[in-house]
Amino acid sequence: MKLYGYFRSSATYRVRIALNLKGLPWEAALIDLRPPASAQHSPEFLALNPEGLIPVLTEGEHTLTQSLAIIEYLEETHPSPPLLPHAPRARAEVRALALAVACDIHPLNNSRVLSYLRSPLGHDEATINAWYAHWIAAGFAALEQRAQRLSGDGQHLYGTSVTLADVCLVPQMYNAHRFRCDVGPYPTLRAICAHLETLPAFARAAPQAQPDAPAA
Ligand SMILES: N[C@@H](CCC(=O)N[C@@H](CS)C(=O)NCC(=O)O)C(=O)O
Repeated sequence: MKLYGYFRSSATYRVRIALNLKGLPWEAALIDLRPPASAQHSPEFLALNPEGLIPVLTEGEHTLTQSLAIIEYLEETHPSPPLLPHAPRARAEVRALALAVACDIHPLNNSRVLSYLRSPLGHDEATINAWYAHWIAAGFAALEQRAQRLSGDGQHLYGTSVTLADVCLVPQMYNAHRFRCDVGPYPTLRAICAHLETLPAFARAAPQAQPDAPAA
């Protein structure tokens, strides 16, 4: 399997974690999102994904897009270890946590949204940072409350084992740190991420561990 991604892309980071948790071998195809490369807009990449978004996972001639669809595909084809609980209600709760990140926080702060705020809308960096921090705070405040209720051990967002919810939370926390958002009000989320980041599957998926990351 080949994963088209970029070290700092949090949607790609989710898929890297899932591939590692499942113990699946994969190779990286590097898509530099930064101008002037902007490889997501190249004709070759748009032929793979007309949305111009990473991640893309290819397997032979098959192409998959959308990180959560890719992860659910991996879950269905490689069920062990499971990233979703068995019971339908629990599965829905885990999916709701994952979607709170992937649908309600991340899209508002994606790089193309920030670029559009910058130009043509003409907002300055202070306004863009305020926008970013606002959506992190709104999303994380709700997730913190849910974590206090749903985490079974203070080390996982749901229950006592790694789920799809954790796979989405850790990259979003990385983004929050990257944009210097105040994560002080979310002690449960911070403790969960601190634990998960020690796990080899998460550590190997971290942006700084990727071949396209700049040397520290
Ligand atoms: N819903 C998509 C989001 C994908 C996405 O937004 N990817 C970002 C990187 S994290 C991207 O490719 N951005 C390119 C751009 O902003 O031009 C998913 O979960 O895969």
